[in-house]
Amino acid sequence: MATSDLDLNRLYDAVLNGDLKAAVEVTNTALAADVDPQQLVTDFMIPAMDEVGRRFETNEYFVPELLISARAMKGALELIRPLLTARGIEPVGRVVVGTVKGDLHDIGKGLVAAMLEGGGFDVLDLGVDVSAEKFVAQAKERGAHIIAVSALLTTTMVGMKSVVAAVQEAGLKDRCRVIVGGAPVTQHFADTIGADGYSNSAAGAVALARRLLAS
Ligand code: B1M
Repeated sequence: MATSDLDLNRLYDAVLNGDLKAAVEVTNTALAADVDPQQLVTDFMIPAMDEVGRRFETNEYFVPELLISARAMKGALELIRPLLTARGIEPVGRVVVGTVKGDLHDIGKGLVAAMLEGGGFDVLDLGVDVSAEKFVAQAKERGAHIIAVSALLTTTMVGMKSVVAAVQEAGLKDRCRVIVGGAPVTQHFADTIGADGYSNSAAGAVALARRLLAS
């Protein structure tokens, strides 16, 4: 099928409507037609999740709709993730990544992990609801250069400060940098809690991690 015959808006609709089967089907067809996997994520899947969030705010969607949309997005991402990670070249550093304590959102964090892997980093994904102590213990054990923390809730992003403090207390400050991101996080917030860097996107997190390693 020619790329022009593909209606990629079906991917947007599939994520928005929580249609896992359609999301997987359109993604498979698009990848077979050599559509850039990054484009599928940035131009169709993330905007669909943004619309899901908007509908949730206006009480058109409730938690079950959020869950089935997230399931559709994750189903499509499972196909895309290996392609993002396969882009890597030389391992450039070790990163421990996770979603902050109390927070169960893992889609953005998963994208950050995949992009870092694709950017040549050795990545340990600790999952969601990760305590400051766990971030530090795993970073120590792994000899990580970077701890990457994601948060999606204004109520949980404050926990990022505990990660920065735990790194300092463990005496790792010189060897291990803390970077933060996620929808509610800003550069100002990152500066306030003493994080070493902030990015608003998964691709930006890779550039940031590279800059920090070079400095
Ligand atoms: Co939740 N949720 N949710 N949710 N959810 C939001 C975040 C919300 C904004 C929706 C809304 O009201 N509009 C709102 C937060 C409001 C606030 O804090 N101000 C919200 C809420 C309220 C909640 C609950 C409290 C709902 C409830 O139970 N009443 C609850 C909390 C549970 C918990 O965590 N303890 C909850 C639950 C859930 C689900 C479990 C149902 C589901 C998550 C499923 C999953 O992840 N497996 C869910 C979803 C899907 C969303 C929305 C709709 C989509 C999130 C998402 O995956 N976006 C979300 C609304 C929204 O964000 N538009 C919402 C796509 C993803 C690719 O983007 O994660 O932002 P994002 O990641 C981006 C960047 O932020 C960046 O890179 C990514 C790609 O570019 N990035 C980093 C992320 N981490 C980074 C780290 C970095 C650098 C960049 O460096 C380390």
